[in-house]
Amino acid sequence: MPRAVPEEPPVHPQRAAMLIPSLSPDAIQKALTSQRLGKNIHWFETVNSTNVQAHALARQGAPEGDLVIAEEQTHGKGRLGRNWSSPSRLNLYLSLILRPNLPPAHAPQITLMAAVAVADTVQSFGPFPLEIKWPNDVLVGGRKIAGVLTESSSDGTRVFFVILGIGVNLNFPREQMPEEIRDKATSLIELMQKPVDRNAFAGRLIHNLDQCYGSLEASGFDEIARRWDGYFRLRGERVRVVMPEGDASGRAVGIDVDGALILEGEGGRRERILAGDVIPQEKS
Ligand code: BT5
Repeated sequence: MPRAVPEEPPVHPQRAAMLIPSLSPDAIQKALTSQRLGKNIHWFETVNSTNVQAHALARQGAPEGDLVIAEEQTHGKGRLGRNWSSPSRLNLYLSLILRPNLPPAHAPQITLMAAVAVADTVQSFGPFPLEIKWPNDVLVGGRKIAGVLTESSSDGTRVFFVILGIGVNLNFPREQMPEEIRDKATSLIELMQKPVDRNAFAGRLIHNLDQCYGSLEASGFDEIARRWDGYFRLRGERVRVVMPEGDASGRAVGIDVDGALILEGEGGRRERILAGDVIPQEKS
């Protein structure tokens, strides 16, 4: 008679996080089935920000697909001058150089495309209640697990390059999160109660990015927008959008062809929001 294999007892996330192997370009490339993204990897033990490094490389002419990845960021960047908590050897901090053939006004589509690829990758690890909060947050159960920061260089007519920066909390135990994010962030180790192979995750993520980017290029934004919509939980809900130039309120209707959020205000008047932070309002 075959004996039942006893289930492994859950390891405490903080202890488990200490057993995590390093990131390795070789291991990532082994896990990588992608056609063009991540073929050339620039690995750093510590950087200020992978986006800053990738930007410098792009300015020097680095080709599309080059990947910058670091074990730690000393000045990980969020949007609008905010900070991305990036402790050493626990998570994923990476930036890709893209040279898309898009009009500058459509460059925000890259952010939404990346959010879909990140959400698909996290989802492939378990049936978590995933959600994308416009434009760039990937949440599980209302807590942020990943963020996307795209920075582009363009003139009036042409995008020269886009730096696509992605941070994903993988083996980030709650106890090690800075207090200001502890109640609003999560990580895969918290959700799964076991450490994640960061190289395998990176390989899968880059593969998914390659597919989504290819789809955006070949077939346009419709398909990505449809998949993005599958993760959008605020459709039809009342939201407030906080913007540097002032707040806007209304019902979230969906996204426009350039990635803008469409809000419907009083009397059905529609407004397009290009950047801001969305806060759901109490249901009446
Ligand atoms: C983002 O900004 O969500 C974009 C984050 C992009 C980070 C990647 S890491 C690789 C690449 N290189 C970089 O320098 N950046 C990119 P935003 O929507 O502004 O969110 C920032 C806010 O999220 C902060 O103000 C905190 O409240 C919260 N936060 C900071 N670190 C976090 C973390 N590790 N996990 C979850 N939330 C965090």
